[in-house]
Amino acid sequence: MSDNEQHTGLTRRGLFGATAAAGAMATASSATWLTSARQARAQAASTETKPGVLDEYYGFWSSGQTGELRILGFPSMRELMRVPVFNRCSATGWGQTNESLKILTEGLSSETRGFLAKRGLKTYENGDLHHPHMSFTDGTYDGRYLFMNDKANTRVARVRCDVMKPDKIIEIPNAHDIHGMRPQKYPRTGYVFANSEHEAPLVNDGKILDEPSKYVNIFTAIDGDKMEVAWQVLVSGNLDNVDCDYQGNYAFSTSYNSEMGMNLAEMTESELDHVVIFDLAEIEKGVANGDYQELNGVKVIDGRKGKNKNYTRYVPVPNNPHGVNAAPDMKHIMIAGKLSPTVSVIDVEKVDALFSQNADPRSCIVAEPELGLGPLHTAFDGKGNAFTTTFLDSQIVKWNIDKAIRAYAGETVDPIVSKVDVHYQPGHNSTSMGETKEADGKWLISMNKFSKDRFLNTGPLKPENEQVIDISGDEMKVVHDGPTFAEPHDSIIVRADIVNPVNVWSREDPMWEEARKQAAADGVVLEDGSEQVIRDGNKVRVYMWSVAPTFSHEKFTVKEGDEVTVYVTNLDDVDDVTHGFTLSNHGIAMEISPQATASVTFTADRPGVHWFYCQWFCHALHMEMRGRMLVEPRGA
Ligand code: K7E
Ligand code: CUA
Ligand code: CA
Repeated sequence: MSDNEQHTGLTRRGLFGATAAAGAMATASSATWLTSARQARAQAASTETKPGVLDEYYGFWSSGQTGELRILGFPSMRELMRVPVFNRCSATGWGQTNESLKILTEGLSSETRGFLAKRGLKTYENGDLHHPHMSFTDGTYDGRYLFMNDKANTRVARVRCDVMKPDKIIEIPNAHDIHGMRPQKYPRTGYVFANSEHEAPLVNDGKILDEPSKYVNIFTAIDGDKMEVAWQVLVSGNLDNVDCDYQGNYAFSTSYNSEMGMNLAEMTESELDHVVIFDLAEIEKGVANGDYQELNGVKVIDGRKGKNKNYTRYVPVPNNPHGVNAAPDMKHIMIAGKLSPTVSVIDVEKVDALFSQNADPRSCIVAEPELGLGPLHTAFDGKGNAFTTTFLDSQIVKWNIDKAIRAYAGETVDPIVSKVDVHYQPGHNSTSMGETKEADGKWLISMNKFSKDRFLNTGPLKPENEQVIDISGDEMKVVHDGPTFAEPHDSIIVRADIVNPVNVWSREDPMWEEARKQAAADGVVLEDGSEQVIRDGNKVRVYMWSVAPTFSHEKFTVKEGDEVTVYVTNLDDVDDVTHGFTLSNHGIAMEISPQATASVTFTADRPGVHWFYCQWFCHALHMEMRGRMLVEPRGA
């Protein structure tokens, strides 16, 4: 630790010539050396992380239309891993292995499965992953799971933080195109809230088509432990982003299309749209009392306007609002105005009266500072300040929450602390631990949609640009520029001690439960080094193991037309010795990490000799880690 700190401190001195820091270090006694080094680091606030030094934070990044989750080291911004979730991955076989297909298909409706089957698919092969968020316990991250939405195909996925692989992916019935998604913060997750963004008939079977007045939108609460829909609420208007309070009472969703328009002109017609506030206890009561209709196996409550129910309240806010962010003060919810230069601040303590006394919905708004053009998302430092991205101004605006409240109450005080230019057009921003009650006020990342002239030209398709900003002082300092591929909408920055992945799979893992069952039925034990080929009619099951640098089978023989399943169990139990199985000219490749089992099923319809090889570099003799599949021609 001290070594790292010293290195970092010295580098900083060298790089920035920070004389104050250098002076402090030169005069420091050995007892205060560490503290001084830390201060020097804070003052200079570089993201540079020396070779071999671990980052202080994990960054969990969305990837938009790429459909994967990315893991970064933060603040170095080193990309550590890509975790395929909604996408098909060439390297790991996600979307092709039986284990991943089980996860990708079991949460789809039978209607969707049938639709995909007609296209020769078992599951969707794309996704649009916007919002990765970690499970909470008591208002802060608990390191159990990451949840994320798929706007493209109306799904929500859960990734296990112990192995960093998805274990559940569910399609949300009755909804269309899940956008905003957040886990419940208190007492724990609990619910995962998911917003349906696009309007459609509630029963979307083609009987209602171009009749927008009959379209609806739907809010979903998922049980994050079971990954099943708990209940849904019909709403007026559409739903964009969502967040919830730190008390476990309410969820808040923005609606930019309160007009229920079908085109841009209609969607931007009103000066005011709204935030829908969901009263969780009232909704649970309504469900318990049977005040719902059941649709596709889900209990759907009617929370639309004018129903005289206590499930929802609609708070008018300007104008096509977008981001919803709960402050770590556990009291305020920020609603970014997008077309309005304002952020509307809701005081959660004033929300009760909306429900219990039918108070004027706007009475829960305690500030509405004007920040700049195109406010989209807000992050926090845990010291009473908020940081809002302004898309059109290309800035991050730092503002003081308390001053904004006082200004709204009539005091002459400017809530804006400072602004910094970013390059260009920021969407989300995130701060270190900023969406938890443990926000630490050190770093902010601005996720910019355009990079324009910041990097070497890559042709008409340009990267996005992410910038790391030191927020420890009043003035924000941009300290890092980094290009990135489509499209990290959102990210979370999580203290490294919270996340504790394993190095080697447990052989008891449920991931290959099906493989284990099949092996047992075939009288094979996956991990005892069996090398069996079981024929069962025209189905052939090849049980194989791998130990660097060999597969148990140097060859196996099948007949043309056989349905072949290859199971590979990686018996290596050393950190980082992952093997692969690529079957050439069959479009097949999968990853098998230490102590894992993976399997793939295909039809052997190419007579001849086909090599399989390990595609994950594992040993000096990795190239030699290969074997043959011999396919006898039909009738031979
Ligand atoms: Cu603003 Cu999908 Cu979170 Cu993108 S959303 S920016
Ligand atoms: Cu095993 Cu490369
Ligand atoms: Ca609107």
